[in-house]
Amino acid sequence: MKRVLTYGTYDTLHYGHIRLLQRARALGDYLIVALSTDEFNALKGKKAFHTWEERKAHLEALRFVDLVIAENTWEQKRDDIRLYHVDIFTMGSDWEGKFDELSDICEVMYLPRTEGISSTMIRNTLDNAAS
Ligand code: C2G
Repeated sequence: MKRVLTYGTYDTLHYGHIRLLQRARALGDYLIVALSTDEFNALKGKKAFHTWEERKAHLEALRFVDLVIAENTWEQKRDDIRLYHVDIFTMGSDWEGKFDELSDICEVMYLPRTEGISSTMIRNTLDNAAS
């Protein structure tokens, strides 16, 4: 049983997120997503449109997501990897290299980001349509 772990805000879930999660799951047999809380998003300088509970429900509706946990801090990754016996840590390529220090306790892999879609783009489009 190969266990995969990834992190993110996953606001306004879109096909870029879904493709990332599908490929992450395909790296192993079990996918854990650590979902950024609203408080942690504030640390990242982000304000999600959907609440943490809504974003969690969206992810849990995906067949290839097995568990959703909370991401509260930048520093929790090492503990999460140990606690959940993670074999592979993966992120989209916009994070390329940023988490290589975790490679002493698990495989670290970066997956190509899907171009042409983002939560920001969706939010801006919705805002413009509403104005
Ligand atoms: N992603 C992607 N293609 C997109 C948009 C996002 O592959 N068009 C990927 C990102 O690379 C990331 C994941 O989807 O791996 C989630 O993206 P965000 O919700 O924007 O997450 P982020 O703010 O990057 O949070 O501790 C790590 C952070 O919590 C990562």
